[in-house]
Amino acid sequence: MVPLKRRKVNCSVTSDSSGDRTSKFPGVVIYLLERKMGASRRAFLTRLGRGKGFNIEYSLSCSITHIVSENNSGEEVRTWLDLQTGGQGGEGRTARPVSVHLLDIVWYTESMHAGIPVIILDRHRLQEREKPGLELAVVSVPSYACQRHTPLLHHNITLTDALSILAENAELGENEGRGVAFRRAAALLKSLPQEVRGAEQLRGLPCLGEHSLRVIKEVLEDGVSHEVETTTHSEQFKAMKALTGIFGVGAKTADRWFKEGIHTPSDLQRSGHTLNRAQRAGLQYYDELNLPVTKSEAVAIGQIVERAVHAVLPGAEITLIGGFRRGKQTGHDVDFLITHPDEGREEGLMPKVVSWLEAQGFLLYQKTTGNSYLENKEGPVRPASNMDRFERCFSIFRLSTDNEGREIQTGREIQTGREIQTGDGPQTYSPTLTNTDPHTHSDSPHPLPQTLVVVGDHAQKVSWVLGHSQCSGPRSWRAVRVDLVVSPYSQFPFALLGWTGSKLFERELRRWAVHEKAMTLSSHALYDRKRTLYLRASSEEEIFAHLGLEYIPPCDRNA
Ligand code: 8GT
Ligand code: MN
Repeated sequence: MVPLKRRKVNCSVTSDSSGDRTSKFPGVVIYLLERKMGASRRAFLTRLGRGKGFNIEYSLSCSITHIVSENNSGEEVRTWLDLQTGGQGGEGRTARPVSVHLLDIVWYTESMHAGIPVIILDRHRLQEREKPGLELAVVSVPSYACQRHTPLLHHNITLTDALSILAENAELGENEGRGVAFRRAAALLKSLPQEVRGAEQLRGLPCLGEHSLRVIKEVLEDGVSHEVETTTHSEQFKAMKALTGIFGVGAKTADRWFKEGIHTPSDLQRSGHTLNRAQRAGLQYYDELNLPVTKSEAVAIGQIVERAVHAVLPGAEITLIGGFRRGKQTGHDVDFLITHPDEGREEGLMPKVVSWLEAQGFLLYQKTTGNSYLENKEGPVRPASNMDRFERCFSIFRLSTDNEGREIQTGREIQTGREIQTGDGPQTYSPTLTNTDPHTHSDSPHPLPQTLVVVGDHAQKVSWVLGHSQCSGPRSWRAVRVDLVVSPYSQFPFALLGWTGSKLFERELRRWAVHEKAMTLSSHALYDRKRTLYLRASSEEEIFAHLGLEYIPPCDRNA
């Protein structure tokens, strides 16, 4: 509905000569614009509508809800309306509707055909003439996502949701190219400063392939895309999503199982398949690992990680990376980057951290890989890839969610503790840890970690979810996926940039580096192929500068 300037109007002077005030459809009061339609056609359409029980007024008044016109643009009708009512500050002759739909005759004829006022779709609304300058703004949208600001909240969620489902389906079908094409189209829409209401607004925009455009047009016109609907209802898509939702299961394995008739985690459990250690853990904690991890849970885990790291390497720095650094309030896991200002001190850190965490009962599962990165003087040997060679630990944490008695106090302490840095730059955090367990001494160097809890709705959610799984009754902890990465200090800015995401933003950065700058970017280094040298950096800002890009802060990397 178009909000129009509110004026003092006398709504009593609204009935028209027909005196027809009865309507089968209360709340719908139509005015047919005679301009360009002609008096006789207007009279005919009025009779037709009234015959079907519609309320059609002959005079403009504040009770009008729908203005229908033929062969007029939105701009023309607005100008006409202003002239009638003095809406732009002048003194009009007629009472003006407070808010009204400006519709094309198509809406009216479809409503006549249906016998009811049909739902208003974008194609029913009067089109605005393109204002000078609009196209200019449109063509100036840069084509690489790393050249644009992409905030978390944007204006085209319906369109990007549709494209994301098709991207996900392509990825599950191991069609990477197709997946990337849909992701690029979605990322472009996320970066636009306004809602797209008609396909003509997309003219000149980059990243929109034929297929994506077709889907966008369909959603704009019909509210849904047939292909998206079919995909979301398809048995294969549902099964592939459910199976790849098991930690340790990729698209290939899921597809093999699907072809054997396994569609759900329960089917898998019954199948008697031999699973590896990761998959067994994935199946065991399936429900919980598919619950979003909240920011406060991420902060609580950050405190545990910090205690573990400082216990074995004082002075080490821990940074929350991944989606939480981009400002997301929930994630599928929590990612941390660990480094130490004295290069070399971080070597072999991960096994020690893991031992500490295991000894304290924090780990339900872990797999650690060593650092295998070696800087080659002739430049990186492999093309830039998302996989890096840092010391890493993929794990499942056991996080307390108990919210009874003492834990309420603990939860408050966690919430008032220093927040993990999620803003710009390579900042680290060092929350003040408080010994909150009444069973341990406050001067203990490593107070028992089981007291670190999160107070929130997860305690309830977890017990609800567990009601559907093998566990009996609610319990006071949940499983959370956590990734730990250790980087040497000199590589830290590259690791930070590489692990902050989003995945598409990272991919676009590497594509930009190769195609536009003849450079190779990884989470370890930036190599200039023309000058045959590594470009050093002590901050993310410097890496953007080396790449000839405007600095994009983490909160705008949500491509
Ligand atoms: P989430 O909220 O669903 O967890 O979203 P996210 O935090 O953005 O995604 P993620 O899957 O947890 O990955 C975090 C970031 O790490 C992403 O930008 C991704 O590209 C990056 N990443 C991996 N694996 C690897 C890897 O092996 N090397 C590097 N450099 N980055 C990686 O996921
Ligand atoms: Mn993550």
